[in-house]
Amino acid sequence: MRAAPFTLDRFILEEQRFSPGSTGELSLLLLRLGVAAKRIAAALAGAGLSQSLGSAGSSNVQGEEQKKLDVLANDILLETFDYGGLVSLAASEEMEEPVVYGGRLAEGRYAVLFDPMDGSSNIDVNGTLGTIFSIRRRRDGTVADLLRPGHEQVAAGYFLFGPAVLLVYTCGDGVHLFTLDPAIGEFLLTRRDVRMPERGKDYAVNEGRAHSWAPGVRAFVEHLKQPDKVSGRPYSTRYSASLVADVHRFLLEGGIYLYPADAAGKGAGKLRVLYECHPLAFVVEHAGGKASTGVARVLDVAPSSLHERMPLAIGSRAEVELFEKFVARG
Ligand code: FDP
Repeated sequence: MRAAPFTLDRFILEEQRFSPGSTGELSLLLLRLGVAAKRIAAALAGAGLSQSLGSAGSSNVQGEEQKKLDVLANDILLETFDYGGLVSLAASEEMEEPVVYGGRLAEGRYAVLFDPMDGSSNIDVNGTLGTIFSIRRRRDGTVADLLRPGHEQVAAGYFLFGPAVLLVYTCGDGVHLFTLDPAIGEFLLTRRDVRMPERGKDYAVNEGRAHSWAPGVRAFVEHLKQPDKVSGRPYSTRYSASLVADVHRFLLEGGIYLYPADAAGKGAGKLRVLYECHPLAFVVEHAGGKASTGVARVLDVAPSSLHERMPLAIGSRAEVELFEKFVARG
């Protein structure tokens, strides 16, 4: 008899057997996310043909232009959690307020946060995109449930829409990578327990914004560019305009992604704590990497509002620690 393919549902069912007391609800939620990702992938693949590229003519709560596909992916994810009673709250970068399922403080055991379409500027040019998700336990069913440190996440991960559709997630016990097999419409396990290299040779940052960085950040990036055979410099730049794509590269090959604070301004950076930084930090830390604001561990930060931003340095431990040293020196 041939071995059955290692599908996402098989993996989740088998893992669940090792979690005493598990109700299976988190497993169902992860499977539902897989279905949502297949729908988003189908929408992306057909977008150029179905006139779904371009602007939706609206902006999100941060005043950023929304693309039609930002809105569509957000709707798909909201529909996904709208039944089954698994989720009580869903919050997203695209919505000012969270959706409360059930029309009241519902009883679903989980709250889900997501960035439905990360790297939106890549939509219209057929570039790589992602969907990032974070799953938290419901506490009292209010927004306060969400304004908590990242280390309290129950699970987090992302879908990467590139030449293949990938799922990378962790429930806190290893980071696992699945690839969508389009022939059978299933995510198949491709790497169990992914470990991030201790150091890399690439970095990703939007250097067009270097004028606004603090001196320590500028010095760090300059350092990476200075040749030094012993420490493997100069590093190469790898910036795709999609956080998920860059973090995924570094998860597999090592390196560092930076979106620093704007020194002239509020010191907040661009990326959202709850929809981007916390979930990716959870994945990266569980793979042996590190995520820092420059002065603090990302997963220890509790935001004071839903759409708060933070500076982010994420990737291999060696590079992130070196970045922190440069920031401390100023
Ligand atoms: P986008 O706004 O296009 O969704 O999530 C924010 C993000 O993309 C990241 O994916 C990406 O790395 C970064 O912002 C790109 O920002 P810049 O255009 O400022 O480089």
